[in-house]
Amino acid sequence: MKHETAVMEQAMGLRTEAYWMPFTHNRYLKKHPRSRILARAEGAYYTSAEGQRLFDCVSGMWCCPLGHGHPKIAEAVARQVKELDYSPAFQMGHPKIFSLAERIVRLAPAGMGQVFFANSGSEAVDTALKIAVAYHRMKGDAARTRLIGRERGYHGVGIGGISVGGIAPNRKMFAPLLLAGVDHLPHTYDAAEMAFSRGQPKWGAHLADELERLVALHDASTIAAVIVEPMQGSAGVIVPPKGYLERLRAICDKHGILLIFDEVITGFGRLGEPFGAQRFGVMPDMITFAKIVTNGVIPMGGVIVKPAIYDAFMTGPEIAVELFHGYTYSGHPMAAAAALATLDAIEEEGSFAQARALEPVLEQAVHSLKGEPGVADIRNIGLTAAVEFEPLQGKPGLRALKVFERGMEEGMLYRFTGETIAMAPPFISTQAEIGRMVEVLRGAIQATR
Ligand code: PXG
Repeated sequence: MKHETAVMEQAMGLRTEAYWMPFTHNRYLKKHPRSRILARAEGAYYTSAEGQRLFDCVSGMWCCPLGHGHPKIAEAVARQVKELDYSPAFQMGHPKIFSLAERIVRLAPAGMGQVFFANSGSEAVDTALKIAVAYHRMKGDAARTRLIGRERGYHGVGIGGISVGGIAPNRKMFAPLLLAGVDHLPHTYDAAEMAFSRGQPKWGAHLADELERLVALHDASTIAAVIVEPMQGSAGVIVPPKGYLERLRAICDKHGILLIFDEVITGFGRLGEPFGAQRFGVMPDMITFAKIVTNGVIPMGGVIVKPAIYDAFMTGPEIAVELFHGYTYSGHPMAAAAALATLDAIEEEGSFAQARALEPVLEQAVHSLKGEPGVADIRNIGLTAAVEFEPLQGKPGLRALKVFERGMEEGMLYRFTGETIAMAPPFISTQAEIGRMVEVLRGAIQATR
């Protein structure tokens, strides 16, 4: 038995050899399990296998903002498993998925028409890219195949998603698999111009004009779609500069290019509005979503499209399948039940208003960390924030890991990646919990050198 697995087996009686953990330093975690095996969750708190209580600073992985063990969602799921546990997704339907699509369209910015369901953000993104290319073909524009993503963008881990994505480690290992005919806009982050901005930075709208350069390079007639996260979550809460998304929209319109907002993180309230599209007042042609739609309880993702996109496929003989795409679990009844209960709860509890009310509380608190040792930047928008550190000399990534571990000892479950600590607390958090989340972070930063 390897040393690292032996440590965890002794500490918690868990055999760890067989589980290959995703996006995880497997050897380190299995050697240093600390509080990283979670046993229970309730409301805004996890409890680890050793009994440590942890405030859920990132709402699971950005997906559980209504809190864990939500009675309404739990009941809906329990009822559904007895009523209709599975229903074939192709050439069949069930009532809840039709109602859910209606509900989602109603929440979406005016002008959206249909929803195509998948089971994750990655599937949602690959679905949207396929729809974009197929849409142009249906319109007789088969040369429009090129896709444009953005540096530092995260669009999941499907082949399409990593191709338009812009995070190097997610791409370099798989380079031969990346789609041809993909280009990237520059990311919008510039520390010199925008460090410690609150909300949207003032500088950077002009970076959208880079799209004009790509159009000049490839010609508009070859470009199908541009995909961006309205707010880049995984890259560490990179907030769009004022005017940037508006300009992207205008350039896409000018050249007949579809604009896709990947709202897997920003969808269903993280920015205090149903979607980032409403928060920023910019209307895309498609919106991808996942995560919060079921409060993280059952996997679900999807793509919301404008009616013009749907209509473009509704041609040909009526008995013919219009789009050769879908998953065994598209529109799964369990996910539909969880999603309907989540949307009910969002309405009844005023979740978007909760997020809006907490935004200034989080902003105030987190920006008070300016000046703490090694803090290079602080960013925030909606109910989300990130603190970026200067790397410890010669040890990239170690500072955020240490801060994360220290936070755990003090009862906080932050998210760490690279040199950043991210926070996206539950909408049900109290002001005191937000304050404590940031004060514990301060202590952890001060203790880490
Ligand atoms: N698009 C965006 C914008 C995302 O943030 C995905 C697609 C992929 O979703 P799935 O469901 O396939 O994982 C995501 C996922 C983090 C973190 O803390 C972010 C995500 C997932 C896990 C962790 O940065 N985003």
